Amino acid sequence: MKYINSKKIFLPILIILTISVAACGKKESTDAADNKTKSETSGEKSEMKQTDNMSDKNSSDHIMINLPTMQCGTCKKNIESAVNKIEGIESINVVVKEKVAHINYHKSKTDLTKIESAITAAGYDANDKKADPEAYKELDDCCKLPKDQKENSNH
Ligand SMILES: [Cu+2]
Repeated sequence: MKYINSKKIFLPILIILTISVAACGKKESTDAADNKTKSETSGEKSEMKQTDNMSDKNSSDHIMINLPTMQCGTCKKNIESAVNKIEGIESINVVVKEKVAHINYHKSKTDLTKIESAITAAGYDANDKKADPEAYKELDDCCKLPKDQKENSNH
């Protein structure tokens, strides 16, 4: 009986020890694997970069859109926020002075027509596409064409 009892106590201890040793060993091997993965990743990074650039060339494009009817900084904000809502836009910069938008976008996710539509829906002409008249009406007075601005406007 005494032997069995001591074995009953010893067994769980042995199991715990085994588990903790195993866990420790596992951790070490995981760390080693991590390091291996890390070094592999950094080793692949330079190769990956080239691939990325190549895929960027294939899927990403830069376009300029003429914005003949835009007037001011508010127009810039309106157009930039409208275009940024489209999925697949990487960046947009509207140059107020030049009345032009510089846009980087993912070819696979969006296209020129969608971008132009977002701009016309915001109330502005985009290239040769005309602004949505209702949206144009809603624009701040300073964002309308000079001929449409109220005469008593102080802008
Ligand atoms: Cu404006």
